Amino acid sequence: AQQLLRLLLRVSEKAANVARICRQETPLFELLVQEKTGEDKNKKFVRDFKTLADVVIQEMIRHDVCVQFPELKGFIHGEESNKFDNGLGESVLVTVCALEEETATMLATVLDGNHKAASLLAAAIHQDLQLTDEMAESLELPLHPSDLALWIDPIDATSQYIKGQVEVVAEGEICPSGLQCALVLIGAYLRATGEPVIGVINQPFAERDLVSQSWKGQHFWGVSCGSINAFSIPKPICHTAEESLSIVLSSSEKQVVKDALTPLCGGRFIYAAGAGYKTLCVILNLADVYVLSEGSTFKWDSCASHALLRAMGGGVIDLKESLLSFEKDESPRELTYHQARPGSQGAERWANHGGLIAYLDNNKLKTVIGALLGKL
Ligand code: 2IP
Ligand code: CA
Ligand code: CA
Repeated sequence: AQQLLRLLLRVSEKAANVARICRQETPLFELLVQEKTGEDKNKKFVRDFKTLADVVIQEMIRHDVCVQFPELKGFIHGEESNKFDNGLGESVLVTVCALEEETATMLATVLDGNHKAASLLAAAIHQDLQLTDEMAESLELPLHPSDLALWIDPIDATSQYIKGQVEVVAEGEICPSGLQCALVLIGAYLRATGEPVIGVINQPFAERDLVSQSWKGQHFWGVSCGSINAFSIPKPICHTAEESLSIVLSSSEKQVVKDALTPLCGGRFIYAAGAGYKTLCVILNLADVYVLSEGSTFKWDSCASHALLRAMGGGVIDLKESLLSFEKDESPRELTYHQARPGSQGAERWANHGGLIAYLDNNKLKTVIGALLGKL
């Protein structure tokens, strides 16, 4: 399975390349933006966006993983469906073909005959990219691909990706919005138990070169299975003396939740876009916890970062369930990834319905749950 980790790192980097290319060509980008309709719609947004970049990236990951690990076929899930409607009112199934030329031809039909854009994209999709990560390469993992399944969010924080604002913040500071919040998320979980075991997060727009105006990305990974816990992040320093918590929230978080958490942080909440990005802030120790009371995230939003947090000694818990178990003196309930919610349709089947808390430090998690008890 170390081969799988290396492959996931490689495809995440290819995905980041595709995301960057799609933004570089403005006319291409405008052409790509579509609105979501029907069951796949994320209820959170009045207008949600579906970009060709999303669909293409997900299909590329699916394709590349299946070529090397046929046993994962049928077990690679993601946010997007591969049906894409082009500007001519035609519906095209986006598939990554064996040959670059074939993929370019397929993409040209999606792109209203824009061959230049199609071959650019196809080249990025079929790029033979090498990525060296010594630690990931030397890791021995007691995992078999045939026991695993994947959740992919090809681009998280799509609205930030589409707006494309560039926020200037100092290194090590949280970016409340902008391109930096857009992430590629790939998580692997155990088919049998739904436990997240491998997480790869790629941030395509991490840093901008002021001279060339081009973007550089960065990636993070973590593995947690049995006694093996490994991750690519420098171990965070725990500030045990600090009495105030730093809490990152969605800008749409409910007032009751903020009122309940105010005593923990003096009301100094941090707001940032993107479910993945907020969790990354916890991973990077830029925030202690990410609290979300609504069921507005999905399995593909949390799986990758959940695996990373577990590897680091933290996790992501189901907020509603954990409040119930807290009352019964039981330990908080970690999210799982293998079971659809019965009675729900479309994307809602895979929603993290009870809300969530992402954390690194167990004591801080308990403090937060304690503060929310009886308040929701
Ligand atoms: C979204 C995205 C949003 C987030 C929402 C996710 O995923 O991460 O930013 O809302 O929960 O489902 P918020 O920023 O308020 O936390 P996507 O962009 O992939 O639809
Ligand atoms: Ca998402
Ligand atoms: Ca997405």
